[in-house]
Order: sequence, then C-alpha cells, then structure tokens
Amino acid sequence: MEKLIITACICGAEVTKEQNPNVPYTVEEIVREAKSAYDAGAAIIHLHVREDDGTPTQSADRFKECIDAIRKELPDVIIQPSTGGAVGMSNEERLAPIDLNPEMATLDCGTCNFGGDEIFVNTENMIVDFAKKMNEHNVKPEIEVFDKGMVDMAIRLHKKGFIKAPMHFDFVMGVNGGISGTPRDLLFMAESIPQGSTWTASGVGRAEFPMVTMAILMGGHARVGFEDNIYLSKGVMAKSNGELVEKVVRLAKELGREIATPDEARKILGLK
Ligand code: KMH
Ligand code: ZN
Repeated sequence: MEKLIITACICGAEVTKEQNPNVPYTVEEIVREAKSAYDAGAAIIHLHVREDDGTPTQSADRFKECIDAIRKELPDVIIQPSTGGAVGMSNEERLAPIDLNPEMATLDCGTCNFGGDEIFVNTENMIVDFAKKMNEHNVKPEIEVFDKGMVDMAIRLHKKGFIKAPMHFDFVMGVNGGISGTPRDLLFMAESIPQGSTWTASGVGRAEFPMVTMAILMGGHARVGFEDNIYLSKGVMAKSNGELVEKVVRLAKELGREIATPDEARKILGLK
C-alpha cells in the first residue's frame, strides 16, 4: 500500500479557544501548531487563518504572513490554504489565498447545512469559478466533499474539463448537515470516486479516529486537527495538533502503514 499522507487541519474557522485554549489565532500560535503537527508526521498543513482576536479571515496579507512564517520553520511542508473560509464570506474573499500560488488549496464541491441556521454555500457556478482560478494559478485542488452528491458534482465538472485528473478528494464525514461518519458511509464514498483518484478521510468530533483508522486500512489518507476535533480521546482535550497526529502515526504503525514525507506526498498527489 502507498505510504500514508497525514494532513493536519490546525486551526479551522469555527473552533475557538473557549473550546480548547490551544486553538491557534496569532501567527506565532499558527507556526507553533504547524510545527507540532509536522514534527509528529504531518506532510500537509490545511490552513485557515485568523485575526489575533480569533476572527476568521481570508486576507491574502494574513495568509502570506502565516505561510512565510511556517515556511521559515518548515521549508518542505505542503501548505494547503482553505478557499472555504468561514460561512458567509464572499467568493472574492474566499479566493484571495489563490493569488499566493500555493501548491494546493481546497475546492468545496457543494452546498450543505452547517449546524443551526448556518448554510455553507457552494453553487455549481461558484465551484466552476473557483476551479478555473485554481487552474490559472496551477493549484492542485483538494476536493472537499461533505456528502455523496458532491462527489458526483466533482465528477461532472471533471468531465466538463474544469477539474483535472487525477482528482484528490477529502471526505469530510460527520458534519451536522453532511454524510455521517460511519464505516458504511466512508466505504460508499471511497467506492464512488473514479479509479486513479486519491482520497483522505476526515471525521468530525468523535468520528475522527474511526474514519482515520478506516482510511489507514483501506489505502486512503488521513486528516486530523483542531478544525475537525479537539479531543485526543473521550473527555481528554488535545494539548496540540501534534498530539492528534502522533495518535494517527501510532495507529498506522500498528496497522502496518508507513508515513509519507512531504516529498513522498508530492509524488503520490502529483504535485510539481
Ligand atoms: N469553515 C467551513 C465553512 C474548507 O476549508 O475548504 C469550510 C471549510 C472547508 O473549512
Ligand atoms: Zn477547512
């Protein structure tokens, strides 16, 4: 089996220090969390950024500041900015980090409920516009899918030429409004993507480690981090993103899967 690519979603846009004081807001905190995840074995940092007070932002300047600071410490890590941002942001805001020409970025492939009255909007035309801009900047999309219909949308847009193969999917399982984080549903998602695609599993909250374990066994890749889950185990708050990554590494070792370095991840994902 291919080596396991671990992505650390270190910050997110919704989780707060009130929920876990180790959630990073400042540039220094973001670097600290990126480093803890990398040192533990993460090859990719899925990056959201915040103002110092925790407000989510998609400002290109703030992204640049954080990316430059991470790069200084971790020259080879893959940095994957979010174009999902936070619920309610404009398309222009969300696309701002693409102007920095990152190696990868997320491409959210459908609209879904996001808990309470929140709706995470990604219409077909928006997805096409986002994909076009990523193509212009040579950015490999990580196709974020929160439900099976979003896989079908990505395949449709691939057939129309907007998303290039080989496609890389991130199955985000267990969002309140998306597909649930169960083994049956993960199997369904993994069996629904075209041959030659790669995929990562992310589970929200208590679904995190069950989904990651399934991915390790099935030949997928793994995403963990404060964006998805703040607990190391039931009732035990994670002290860092690194602790969550260390747990994935332990599971992978027990199950016989080696961990990919950033350069090995680049080869697996077809990055330049
Ligand atoms: N914060 C969510 C509304 C992504 O990064 O592309 C969207 C999100 C997905 O986190
Ligand atoms: Zn995200």
